[in-house]
Amino acid sequence: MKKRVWALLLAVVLAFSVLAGCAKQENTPADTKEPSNQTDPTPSGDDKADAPAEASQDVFPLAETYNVSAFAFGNTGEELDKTLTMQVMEERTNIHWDISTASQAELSEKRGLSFNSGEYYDVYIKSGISATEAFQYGSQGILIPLNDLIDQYMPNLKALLDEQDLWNQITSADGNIYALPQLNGQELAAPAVYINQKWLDNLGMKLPTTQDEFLDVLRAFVKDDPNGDGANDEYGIYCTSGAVEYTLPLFGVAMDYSTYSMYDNGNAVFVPTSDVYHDFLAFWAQVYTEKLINQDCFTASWDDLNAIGATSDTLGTIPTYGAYQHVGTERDEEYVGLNPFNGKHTMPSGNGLGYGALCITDKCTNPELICQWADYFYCEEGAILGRMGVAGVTFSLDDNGMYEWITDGEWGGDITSVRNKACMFGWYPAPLAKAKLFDEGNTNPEELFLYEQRKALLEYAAEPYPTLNWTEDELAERADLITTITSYYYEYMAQVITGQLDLDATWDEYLSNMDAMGASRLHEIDQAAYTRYLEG
Ligand SMILES: [Ca+2]
Ligand SMILES: [Ca+2]
Repeated sequence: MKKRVWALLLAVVLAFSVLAGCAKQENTPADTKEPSNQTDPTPSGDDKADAPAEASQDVFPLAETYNVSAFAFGNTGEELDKTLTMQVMEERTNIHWDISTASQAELSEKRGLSFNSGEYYDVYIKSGISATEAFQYGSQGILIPLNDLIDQYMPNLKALLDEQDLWNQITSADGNIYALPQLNGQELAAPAVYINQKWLDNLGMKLPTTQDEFLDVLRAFVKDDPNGDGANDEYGIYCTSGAVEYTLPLFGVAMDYSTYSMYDNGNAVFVPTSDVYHDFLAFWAQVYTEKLINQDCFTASWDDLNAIGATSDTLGTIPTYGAYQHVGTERDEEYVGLNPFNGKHTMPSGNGLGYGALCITDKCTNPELICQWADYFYCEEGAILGRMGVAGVTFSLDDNGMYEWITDGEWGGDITSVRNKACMFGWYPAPLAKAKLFDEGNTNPEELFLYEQRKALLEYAAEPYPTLNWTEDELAERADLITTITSYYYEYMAQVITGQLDLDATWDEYLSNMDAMGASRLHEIDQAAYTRYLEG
Protein backbone atom coordinates (compact mmCIF):
# COMPACT_ATOMS: atom_id res chain seq x y z
CA MET A 1 0.00 0.00 0.00
CA LYS A 2 2.82 2.38 0.90
CA LYS A 3 4.38 1.69 -2.42
CA ARG A 4 1.20 2.70 -4.17
CA VAL A 5 1.01 6.03 -2.33
CA TRP A 6 4.60 6.78 -3.20
CA ALA A 7 3.99 5.91 -6.82
CA LEU A 8 0.97 8.15 -6.90
CA LEU A 9 2.89 11.04 -5.41
CA LEU A 10 5.60 10.59 -7.97
CA ALA A 11 2.94 10.41 -10.64
CA VAL A 12 1.41 13.67 -9.51
CA VAL A 13 4.76 15.45 -9.49
CA LEU A 14 5.50 14.16 -12.96
CA ALA A 15 2.08 15.11 -14.22
CA PHE A 16 2.58 18.66 -12.98
CA SER A 17 5.96 18.98 -14.56
CA VAL A 18 4.75 17.67 -17.90
CA LEU A 19 1.77 19.99 -17.81
CA ALA A 20 4.11 22.95 -17.82
CA GLY A 21 5.82 21.59 -20.90
CA CYS A 22 2.50 20.97 -22.56
CA ALA A 23 0.90 24.35 -21.99
CA LYS A 24 3.99 26.25 -23.06
CA GLN A 25 3.73 24.96 -26.59
CA GLU A 26 0.24 26.28 -27.05
CA ASN A 27 -0.71 29.72 -28.20
CA THR A 28 -3.66 30.02 -25.95
CA PRO A 29 -6.45 32.59 -26.12
CA ALA A 30 -6.01 35.85 -24.28
CA ASP A 31 -9.31 35.60 -22.45
CA THR A 32 -7.98 33.19 -19.87
CA LYS A 33 -7.75 33.64 -16.16
CA GLU A 34 -4.71 34.73 -14.20
CA PRO A 35 -2.35 31.91 -13.46
CA SER A 36 -2.87 30.48 -10.04
CA ASN A 37 0.13 29.89 -7.83
CA GLN A 38 -1.28 26.52 -6.93
CA THR A 39 -0.62 25.20 -10.39
CA ASP A 40 3.00 26.25 -10.52
CA PRO A 41 5.08 23.22 -11.33
CA THR A 42 7.84 22.16 -9.03
CA PRO A 43 10.92 24.24 -9.81
CA SER A 44 12.47 22.83 -12.93
CA GLY A 45 15.02 25.45 -13.82
CA ASP A 46 12.80 26.55 -16.69
CA ASP A 47 11.67 30.07 -15.85
CA LYS A 48 9.22 30.22 -18.73
CA ALA A 49 7.12 27.51 -17.15
CA ASP A 50 4.83 29.99 -15.42
CA ALA A 51 4.31 32.29 -18.40
CA PRO A 52 0.76 33.68 -18.52
CA ALA A 53 0.02 31.80 -21.74
CA GLU A 54 -1.00 28.72 -19.83
CA ALA A 55 -4.58 29.38 -20.60
CA SER A 56 -7.50 27.23 -19.80
CA GLN A 57 -5.49 24.71 -17.79
CA ASP A 58 -4.79 27.35 -15.14
CA VAL A 59 -8.12 26.87 -13.42
CA PHE A 60 -6.72 23.64 -12.00
CA PRO A 61 -6.60 22.47 -9.34
CA LEU A 62 -9.98 23.82 -8.32
CA ALA A 63 -10.29 25.25 -4.82
CA GLU A 64 -13.39 23.14 -4.27
CA THR A 65 -13.93 19.65 -5.58
CA TYR A 66 -16.22 19.49 -8.60
CA ASN A 67 -18.18 16.24 -8.85
CA VAL A 68 -19.16 14.69 -12.14
CA SER A 69 -21.41 11.71 -12.69
CA ALA A 70 -20.44 9.67 -15.69
CA PHE A 71 -21.06 6.48 -17.62
CA ALA A 72 -18.23 4.46 -19.15
CA PHE A 73 -17.20 1.08 -20.48
CA GLY A 74 -15.27 -1.01 -17.98
CA ASN A 75 -14.34 -4.66 -17.85
CA THR A 76 -14.10 -6.20 -14.39
CA GLY A 77 -10.91 -4.95 -12.76
CA GLU A 78 -10.43 -2.31 -15.42
CA GLU A 79 -12.76 0.40 -14.16
CA LEU A 80 -11.90 3.76 -15.62
CA ASP A 81 -12.11 5.66 -12.33
CA LYS A 82 -9.51 3.34 -10.75
CA THR A 83 -6.91 3.89 -13.46
CA LEU A 84 -3.68 5.73 -12.84
CA THR A 85 -4.71 8.17 -15.58
CA MET A 86 -7.86 9.20 -13.71
CA GLN A 87 -6.16 9.29 -10.32
CA VAL A 88 -3.44 11.60 -11.58
CA MET A 89 -6.04 13.79 -13.23
CA GLU A 90 -8.08 14.05 -10.05
CA GLU A 91 -5.01 15.18 -8.12
CA ARG A 92 -4.22 17.66 -10.82
CA THR A 93 -7.67 19.16 -11.33
CA ASN A 94 -9.71 18.41 -8.19
CA ILE A 95 -12.49 17.13 -10.43
CA HIS A 96 -13.93 13.96 -8.96
CA TRP A 97 -15.54 11.43 -11.30
CA ASP A 98 -18.25 9.15 -10.06
CA ILE A 99 -18.38 6.59 -12.85
CA SER A 100 -20.96 3.88 -13.49
CA THR A 101 -19.34 1.24 -15.62
CA ALA A 102 -20.86 -1.36 -17.90
CA SER A 103 -19.24 -4.45 -19.38
CA GLN A 104 -19.16 -4.98 -23.12
CA ALA A 105 -22.22 -7.25 -22.99
CA GLU A 106 -24.40 -4.70 -21.21
CA LEU A 107 -22.88 -1.48 -22.54
CA SER A 108 -25.31 -0.64 -25.30
CA GLU A 109 -28.43 -1.61 -23.35
CA LYS A 110 -27.45 0.28 -20.20
CA ARG A 111 -26.45 3.33 -22.18
CA GLY A 112 -29.75 3.42 -24.05
CA LEU A 113 -31.71 2.80 -20.85
CA SER A 114 -30.03 5.68 -19.06
CA PHE A 115 -30.96 8.12 -21.81
CA ASN A 116 -34.49 6.87 -22.29
CA SER A 117 -35.33 6.77 -18.58
CA GLY A 118 -34.37 10.42 -18.13
CA GLU A 119 -31.93 9.32 -15.40
CA TYR A 120 -28.92 10.12 -17.49
CA TYR A 121 -25.43 11.14 -16.39
CA ASP A 122 -23.50 14.42 -16.67
CA VAL A 123 -20.94 12.90 -19.02
CA TYR A 124 -20.60 9.81 -21.24
CA ILE A 125 -16.92 9.03 -21.52
CA LYS A 126 -15.49 6.06 -23.41
CA SER A 127 -19.04 4.77 -23.62
CA GLY A 128 -19.11 3.50 -27.21
CA ILE A 129 -21.76 6.01 -28.31
CA SER A 130 -22.26 6.05 -32.08
CA ALA A 131 -22.71 9.05 -34.38
CA THR A 132 -26.32 8.03 -34.97
CA GLU A 133 -27.10 7.90 -31.24
CA ALA A 134 -25.26 11.13 -30.52
CA PHE A 135 -27.28 12.88 -33.21
CA GLN A 136 -30.50 11.39 -31.83
CA TYR A 137 -29.87 12.49 -28.22
CA GLY A 138 -28.41 15.77 -29.41
CA SER A 139 -31.58 16.54 -31.38
CA GLN A 140 -33.60 15.84 -28.22
CA GLY A 141 -31.51 18.38 -26.31
CA ILE A 142 -30.01 15.76 -23.99
CA LEU A 143 -26.48 16.03 -25.38
CA ILE A 144 -25.23 19.58 -25.66
CA PRO A 145 -23.40 20.99 -28.70
CA LEU A 146 -19.67 21.27 -28.07
CA ASN A 147 -18.75 23.60 -30.94
CA ASP A 148 -18.35 26.80 -28.88
CA LEU A 149 -16.83 24.96 -25.93
CA ILE A 150 -14.12 23.46 -28.15
CA ASP A 151 -13.52 26.88 -29.64
CA GLN A 152 -13.10 28.59 -26.26
CA TYR A 153 -11.75 25.94 -23.92
CA MET A 154 -9.96 23.32 -26.01
CA PRO A 155 -6.98 24.92 -27.79
CA ASN A 156 -5.13 21.60 -28.08
CA LEU A 157 -8.02 19.74 -29.70
CA LYS A 158 -8.84 22.70 -31.92
CA ALA A 159 -5.30 22.80 -33.27
CA LEU A 160 -5.33 19.06 -34.06
CA LEU A 161 -8.71 19.21 -35.81
CA ASP A 162 -7.46 22.12 -37.93
CA GLU A 163 -4.15 20.47 -38.69
CA GLN A 164 -5.70 17.12 -39.65
CA ASP A 165 -8.77 18.62 -41.32
CA LEU A 166 -11.13 16.51 -39.25
CA TRP A 167 -13.96 18.90 -38.38
CA ASN A 168 -16.48 17.37 -40.79
CA GLN A 169 -15.77 13.89 -39.41
CA ILE A 170 -17.18 14.86 -36.01
CA THR A 171 -19.91 17.27 -37.09
CA SER A 172 -23.51 16.00 -37.18
CA ALA A 173 -25.98 16.69 -39.98
CA ASP A 174 -27.35 19.69 -38.00
CA GLY A 175 -23.91 21.31 -37.83
CA ASN A 176 -23.39 20.48 -34.15
CA ILE A 177 -20.56 18.52 -32.59
CA TYR A 178 -21.97 16.19 -29.92
CA ALA A 179 -18.91 14.11 -29.12
CA LEU A 180 -15.18 14.61 -28.66
CA PRO A 181 -13.05 12.19 -30.73
CA GLN A 182 -10.10 9.92 -30.11
CA LEU A 183 -7.36 10.89 -32.57
CA ASN A 184 -4.93 8.17 -33.59
CA GLY A 185 -3.30 9.93 -36.51
CA GLN A 186 -3.46 8.92 -40.14
CA GLU A 187 -2.77 5.22 -40.58
CA LEU A 188 -2.74 2.55 -43.29
CA ALA A 189 -6.21 1.07 -43.64
CA ALA A 190 -5.24 -2.22 -45.28
CA PRO A 191 -2.31 -4.63 -45.43
CA ALA A 192 0.62 -3.52 -47.58
CA VAL A 193 2.97 -5.43 -49.88
CA TYR A 194 6.34 -6.39 -48.38
CA ILE A 195 9.20 -7.53 -50.60
CA ASN A 196 12.41 -9.40 -49.83
CA GLN A 197 15.18 -6.78 -49.94
CA LYS A 198 17.90 -9.36 -49.26
CA TRP A 199 16.89 -11.31 -52.36
CA LEU A 200 16.89 -8.13 -54.42
CA ASP A 201 20.42 -7.42 -53.15
CA ASN A 202 21.52 -10.98 -53.92
CA LEU A 203 20.25 -10.58 -57.48
CA GLY A 204 21.61 -7.04 -57.91
CA MET A 205 18.10 -5.72 -58.56
CA LYS A 206 16.42 -2.55 -57.37
CA LEU A 207 13.02 -2.17 -55.76
CA PRO A 208 10.53 -2.33 -58.65
CA THR A 209 8.84 0.96 -59.49
CA THR A 210 6.64 -0.12 -62.41
CA GLN A 211 4.45 -3.12 -63.26
CA ASP A 212 7.05 -4.31 -65.79
CA GLU A 213 9.89 -4.09 -63.27
CA PHE A 214 7.76 -5.91 -60.72
CA LEU A 215 7.11 -8.72 -63.21
CA ASP A 216 10.86 -8.96 -63.90
CA VAL A 217 11.58 -9.18 -60.18
CA LEU A 218 8.98 -11.93 -59.66
CA ARG A 219 10.50 -13.89 -62.57
CA ALA A 220 14.02 -13.50 -61.14
CA PHE A 221 12.84 -14.54 -57.66
CA VAL A 222 11.48 -17.78 -59.09
CA LYS A 223 14.19 -18.58 -61.65
CA ASP A 224 17.49 -17.16 -60.33
CA ASP A 225 17.73 -18.87 -56.91
CA PRO A 226 17.89 -15.73 -54.75
CA ASN A 227 18.02 -17.78 -51.52
CA GLY A 228 21.10 -19.51 -52.87
CA ASP A 229 20.23 -23.14 -52.00
CA GLY A 230 20.67 -24.38 -55.56
CA ALA A 231 16.98 -25.22 -55.96
CA ASN A 232 14.13 -23.30 -57.58
CA ASP A 233 12.07 -23.44 -54.40
CA GLU A 234 11.08 -19.74 -54.24
CA TYR A 235 7.68 -18.14 -54.42
CA GLY A 236 7.82 -14.84 -56.33
CA ILE A 237 4.82 -13.74 -54.32
CA TYR A 238 2.76 -15.68 -51.80
CA CYS A 239 -0.88 -14.70 -51.33
CA THR A 240 -3.32 -16.08 -48.83
CA SER A 241 -6.96 -16.27 -49.89
CA GLY A 242 -8.06 -12.82 -50.98
CA ALA A 243 -4.69 -11.17 -50.46
CA VAL A 244 -4.13 -10.48 -54.16
CA GLU A 245 -6.54 -7.59 -53.64
CA TYR A 246 -4.08 -5.97 -51.24
CA THR A 247 -1.79 -5.33 -54.20
CA LEU A 248 -4.35 -2.94 -55.74
CA PRO A 249 -2.48 0.15 -54.44
CA LEU A 250 0.55 -0.84 -56.55
CA PHE A 251 -1.69 -0.43 -59.59
CA GLY A 252 -3.05 2.96 -58.60
CA VAL A 253 -6.17 1.86 -56.72
CA ALA A 254 -6.96 2.80 -53.12
CA MET A 255 -10.13 0.79 -52.68
CA ASP A 256 -12.42 1.24 -49.70
CA TYR A 257 -13.48 -2.31 -48.82
CA SER A 258 -16.85 -1.18 -47.47
CA THR A 259 -17.96 0.39 -50.77
CA TYR A 260 -15.52 -1.13 -53.30
CA SER A 261 -14.94 2.43 -54.46
CA MET A 262 -11.94 4.68 -54.65
CA TYR A 263 -12.40 8.37 -53.96
CA ASP A 264 -10.72 11.09 -55.87
CA ASN A 265 -11.54 14.79 -55.88
CA GLY A 266 -15.27 14.42 -55.48
CA ASN A 267 -15.64 11.34 -57.68
CA ALA A 268 -16.35 7.87 -56.38
CA VAL A 269 -15.04 5.29 -58.84
CA PHE A 270 -16.54 1.80 -58.55
CA VAL A 271 -13.40 -0.34 -58.76
CA PRO A 272 -14.81 -3.72 -59.92
CA THR A 273 -15.95 -2.24 -63.25
CA SER A 274 -13.06 0.17 -63.81
CA ASP A 275 -10.39 0.03 -66.55
CA VAL A 276 -7.61 -0.03 -63.98
CA TYR A 277 -9.16 -3.13 -62.41
CA HIS A 278 -9.04 -4.78 -65.84
CA ASP A 279 -5.29 -4.06 -65.95
CA PHE A 280 -4.87 -5.49 -62.45
CA LEU A 281 -6.57 -8.74 -63.52
CA ALA A 282 -4.44 -8.96 -66.65
CA PHE A 283 -1.24 -8.60 -64.61
CA TRP A 284 -2.12 -11.30 -62.09
CA ALA A 285 -3.41 -13.71 -64.75
CA GLN A 286 0.01 -13.41 -66.39
CA VAL A 287 1.81 -13.96 -63.06
CA TYR A 288 -0.34 -17.00 -62.34
CA THR A 289 0.28 -18.54 -65.78
CA GLU A 290 4.01 -18.21 -65.27
CA LYS A 291 3.69 -19.80 -61.79
CA LEU A 292 5.28 -16.81 -60.07
CA ILE A 293 2.55 -16.88 -57.42
CA ASN A 294 1.43 -19.82 -55.26
CA GLN A 295 -1.14 -21.73 -57.31
CA ASP A 296 -3.48 -21.99 -54.30
CA CYS A 297 -3.59 -18.20 -53.87
CA PHE A 298 -7.38 -18.19 -53.59
CA THR A 299 -7.56 -20.87 -50.90
CA ALA A 300 -4.31 -20.65 -48.89
CA SER A 301 -4.72 -19.68 -45.21
CA TRP A 302 -2.59 -17.53 -42.92
CA ASP A 303 -1.60 -20.80 -41.21
CA ASP A 304 -0.28 -22.13 -44.53
CA LEU A 305 1.76 -18.95 -44.96
CA ASN A 306 3.08 -19.11 -41.39
CA ALA A 307 4.13 -22.74 -41.83
CA ILE A 308 6.10 -21.90 -44.98
CA GLY A 309 7.63 -18.78 -43.41
CA ALA A 310 8.70 -20.66 -40.28
CA THR A 311 10.39 -23.55 -42.07
CA SER A 312 11.94 -22.05 -45.19
CA ASP A 313 13.38 -18.92 -46.78
CA THR A 314 11.17 -19.10 -49.87
CA LEU A 315 8.90 -16.06 -49.69
CA GLY A 316 9.75 -13.26 -52.12
CA THR A 317 6.79 -10.95 -51.68
CA ILE A 318 3.96 -11.01 -49.12
CA PRO A 319 0.84 -8.86 -48.87
CA THR A 320 0.38 -8.61 -45.09
CA TYR A 321 0.09 -6.39 -42.03
CA GLY A 322 3.61 -7.33 -40.98
CA ALA A 323 6.13 -9.90 -42.19
CA TYR A 324 7.36 -10.84 -38.73
CA GLN A 325 4.06 -12.59 -38.08
CA HIS A 326 4.99 -15.08 -40.82
CA VAL A 327 8.78 -15.29 -41.02
CA GLY A 328 9.55 -14.69 -37.34
CA THR A 329 11.74 -12.11 -35.68
CA GLU A 330 15.08 -13.16 -37.15
CA ARG A 331 14.40 -12.35 -40.81
CA ASP A 332 11.56 -9.82 -40.64
CA GLU A 333 13.86 -6.86 -41.43
CA GLU A 334 14.52 -8.42 -44.86
CA TYR A 335 10.98 -7.49 -45.89
CA VAL A 336 10.51 -3.83 -46.80
CA GLY A 337 7.34 -2.02 -47.79
CA LEU A 338 6.84 -1.78 -51.57
CA ASN A 339 5.75 1.70 -52.66
CA PRO A 340 2.92 2.16 -55.16
CA PHE A 341 4.27 2.31 -58.71
CA ASN A 342 4.91 5.65 -60.39
CA GLY A 343 4.74 7.52 -57.10
CA LYS A 344 0.96 7.46 -57.03
CA HIS A 345 -0.83 8.29 -53.81
CA THR A 346 -2.85 5.14 -53.55
CA MET A 347 -2.10 3.56 -50.18
CA PRO A 348 -5.50 3.15 -48.48
CA SER A 349 -5.49 5.22 -45.35
CA GLY A 350 -7.85 6.04 -42.56
CA ASN A 351 -8.01 9.28 -40.62
CA GLY A 352 -7.59 7.33 -37.38
CA LEU A 353 -10.55 9.00 -35.75
CA GLY A 354 -12.55 7.21 -33.07
CA TYR A 355 -16.04 8.67 -32.65
CA GLY A 356 -17.93 9.20 -29.40
CA ALA A 357 -15.09 9.53 -26.88
CA LEU A 358 -16.84 12.04 -24.62
CA CYS A 359 -20.35 13.57 -24.66
CA ILE A 360 -21.80 16.08 -22.19
CA THR A 361 -25.48 16.25 -21.25
CA ASP A 362 -27.64 19.19 -20.22
CA LYS A 363 -27.46 17.94 -16.62
CA CYS A 364 -23.80 18.90 -16.36
CA THR A 365 -23.52 22.17 -14.43
CA ASN A 366 -20.11 23.15 -15.72
CA PRO A 367 -19.36 21.79 -19.19
CA GLU A 368 -16.53 24.33 -19.53
CA LEU A 369 -14.58 22.52 -16.81
CA ILE A 370 -15.12 19.15 -18.46
CA CYS A 371 -13.77 20.51 -21.72
CA GLN A 372 -10.75 22.05 -19.99
CA TRP A 373 -10.16 18.76 -18.21
CA ALA A 374 -10.36 16.82 -21.49
CA ASP A 375 -8.21 19.21 -23.52
CA TYR A 376 -5.11 18.15 -21.62
CA PHE A 377 -5.36 14.73 -23.30
CA TYR A 378 -4.96 16.35 -26.72
CA CYS A 379 -1.36 17.38 -26.17
CA GLU A 380 1.59 14.98 -26.20
CA GLU A 381 2.05 14.85 -22.42
CA GLY A 382 -1.62 14.32 -21.72
CA ALA A 383 -1.83 11.73 -24.48
CA ILE A 384 1.08 9.87 -22.85
CA LEU A 385 -0.74 9.94 -19.49
CA GLY A 386 -3.90 8.58 -21.13
CA ARG A 387 -2.24 5.97 -23.32
CA MET A 388 0.77 4.84 -21.31
CA GLY A 389 0.37 6.08 -17.76
CA VAL A 390 3.27 7.69 -15.98
CA ALA A 391 7.02 7.41 -16.54
CA GLY A 392 8.63 5.55 -13.66
CA VAL A 393 5.33 3.89 -12.71
CA THR A 394 3.93 2.11 -15.76
CA PHE A 395 6.83 2.56 -18.18
CA SER A 396 10.49 3.49 -17.92
CA LEU A 397 12.21 5.91 -20.26
CA ASP A 398 15.89 5.74 -21.18
CA ASP A 399 18.19 8.62 -22.14
CA ASN A 400 17.38 8.18 -25.83
CA GLY A 401 13.67 8.62 -25.28
CA MET A 402 12.92 4.91 -25.71
CA TYR A 403 10.54 3.23 -23.29
CA GLU A 404 9.78 -0.15 -21.80
CA TRP A 405 6.64 -1.14 -19.93
CA ILE A 406 7.07 -1.82 -16.22
CA THR A 407 5.57 -5.24 -15.72
CA ASP A 408 6.92 -6.03 -12.26
CA GLY A 409 5.10 -3.18 -10.55
CA GLU A 410 1.70 -2.74 -8.99
CA TRP A 411 -0.24 -2.25 -12.24
CA GLY A 412 0.02 -5.79 -13.56
CA GLY A 413 2.44 -8.50 -14.62
CA ASP A 414 2.18 -8.10 -18.38
CA ILE A 415 1.87 -5.25 -20.86
CA THR A 416 -1.82 -5.81 -21.57
CA SER A 417 -2.77 -5.74 -17.88
CA VAL A 418 -0.70 -2.65 -17.20
CA ARG A 419 -2.28 -0.81 -20.12
CA ASN A 420 -5.84 -1.89 -19.30
CA LYS A 421 -5.65 -1.24 -15.57
CA ALA A 422 -3.55 1.93 -15.56
CA CYS A 423 -4.56 3.82 -18.69
CA MET A 424 -7.62 5.37 -20.27
CA PHE A 425 -6.72 4.06 -23.73
CA GLY A 426 -8.19 0.71 -24.73
CA TRP A 427 -11.50 -0.62 -25.97
CA TYR A 428 -13.84 2.14 -27.19
CA PRO A 429 -12.54 5.58 -28.07
CA ALA A 430 -11.49 7.86 -25.21
CA PRO A 431 -10.75 11.59 -25.45
CA LEU A 432 -7.11 11.28 -26.47
CA ALA A 433 -4.63 12.43 -29.07
CA LYS A 434 -1.99 10.14 -30.52
CA ALA A 435 1.15 10.06 -28.37
CA LYS A 436 4.26 10.21 -30.56
CA LEU A 437 6.25 8.44 -27.87
CA PHE A 438 4.00 5.40 -28.09
CA ASP A 439 5.29 4.50 -31.60
CA GLU A 440 8.59 6.30 -31.83
CA GLY A 441 9.95 5.19 -28.46
CA ASN A 442 8.97 1.54 -28.87
CA THR A 443 11.90 -0.72 -27.94
CA ASN A 444 10.44 -3.84 -29.54
CA PRO A 445 12.64 -4.05 -32.68
CA GLU A 446 9.99 -5.77 -34.82
CA GLU A 447 7.27 -3.29 -33.92
CA LEU A 448 9.59 -0.34 -34.40
CA PHE A 449 10.75 -1.65 -37.79
CA LEU A 450 7.17 -2.17 -38.89
CA TYR A 451 6.18 1.26 -37.63
CA GLU A 452 8.93 2.79 -39.77
CA GLN A 453 7.90 0.79 -42.85
CA ARG A 454 4.28 1.82 -42.48
CA LYS A 455 5.25 5.43 -41.87
CA ALA A 456 7.24 5.43 -45.12
CA LEU A 457 4.28 3.92 -46.99
CA LEU A 458 2.04 6.66 -45.59
CA GLU A 459 4.00 9.08 -47.76
CA TYR A 460 1.92 7.50 -50.52
CA ALA A 461 -1.36 7.72 -48.64
CA ALA A 462 -4.50 8.30 -50.66
CA GLU A 463 -7.23 10.65 -49.47
CA PRO A 464 -8.60 8.97 -46.30
CA TYR A 465 -11.78 7.01 -46.80
CA PRO A 466 -14.77 9.29 -46.31
CA THR A 467 -17.32 8.52 -43.59
CA LEU A 468 -20.46 7.80 -45.61
CA ASN A 469 -23.93 8.05 -44.09
CA TRP A 470 -26.79 6.39 -45.94
CA THR A 471 -30.50 6.95 -45.43
CA GLU A 472 -32.52 3.98 -44.19
CA ASP A 473 -33.95 3.37 -47.66
CA GLU A 474 -30.51 3.54 -49.21
CA LEU A 475 -29.14 1.14 -46.62
CA ALA A 476 -31.83 -1.43 -47.36
CA GLU A 477 -31.40 -1.16 -51.12
CA ARG A 478 -27.63 -1.25 -50.78
CA ALA A 479 -27.62 -4.36 -48.60
CA ASP A 480 -29.44 -6.32 -51.32
CA LEU A 481 -27.17 -5.10 -54.09
CA ILE A 482 -23.77 -5.39 -52.50
CA THR A 483 -23.98 -9.07 -51.53
CA THR A 484 -24.76 -10.26 -55.05
CA ILE A 485 -22.36 -7.90 -56.73
CA THR A 486 -19.35 -8.57 -54.56
CA SER A 487 -19.74 -12.33 -54.61
CA TYR A 488 -19.74 -12.19 -58.43
CA TYR A 489 -16.75 -9.82 -58.30
CA TYR A 490 -14.72 -12.31 -56.23
CA GLU A 491 -15.80 -15.31 -58.29
CA TYR A 492 -14.78 -13.61 -61.54
CA MET A 493 -11.47 -12.41 -60.07
CA ALA A 494 -10.49 -15.97 -59.10
CA GLN A 495 -11.62 -17.46 -62.39
CA VAL A 496 -9.72 -14.95 -64.51
CA ILE A 497 -6.51 -14.97 -62.49
CA THR A 498 -6.33 -18.76 -62.29
CA GLY A 499 -6.99 -19.05 -66.01
CA GLN A 500 -10.43 -20.67 -65.92
CA LEU A 501 -11.78 -17.70 -67.86
CA ASP A 502 -9.97 -15.64 -70.47
CA LEU A 503 -10.01 -11.99 -69.43
CA ASP A 504 -10.37 -10.35 -72.82
CA ALA A 505 -12.92 -12.87 -74.06
CA THR A 506 -15.18 -12.37 -71.03
CA TRP A 507 -14.64 -8.78 -69.80
CA ASP A 508 -17.57 -7.22 -71.74
CA GLU A 509 -19.90 -9.95 -70.59
CA TYR A 510 -18.69 -9.43 -67.01
CA LEU A 511 -19.45 -5.71 -67.26
CA SER A 512 -22.96 -6.31 -68.58
CA ASN A 513 -23.62 -8.93 -65.88
CA MET A 514 -22.47 -6.43 -63.26
CA ASP A 515 -24.82 -3.86 -64.69
CA ALA A 516 -27.72 -6.31 -64.66
CA MET A 517 -27.00 -7.00 -60.99
CA GLY A 518 -27.35 -3.28 -60.22
CA ALA A 519 -23.70 -2.18 -60.04
CA SER A 520 -24.49 1.22 -61.50
CA ARG A 521 -27.35 1.75 -59.04
CA LEU A 522 -25.03 0.80 -56.15
CA HIS A 523 -22.48 3.26 -57.45
CA GLU A 524 -25.15 5.98 -57.75
CA ILE A 525 -26.16 5.53 -54.09
CA ASP A 526 -22.57 5.69 -52.88
CA GLN A 527 -21.67 8.67 -55.07
CA ALA A 528 -24.66 10.53 -53.57
CA ALA A 529 -23.52 9.70 -50.02
CA TYR A 530 -19.97 10.81 -50.90
CA THR A 531 -21.26 14.10 -52.30
CA ARG A 532 -23.28 14.70 -49.12
CA TYR A 533 -20.17 13.96 -47.06
CA LEU A 534 -18.12 16.47 -49.03
CA GLU A 535 -20.79 19.12 -48.67
CA GLY A 536 -20.76 18.51 -44.91
CA1 LIG B 1 16.35 -21.50 -54.16
CA1 LIG C 1 13.83 -8.79 -36.10
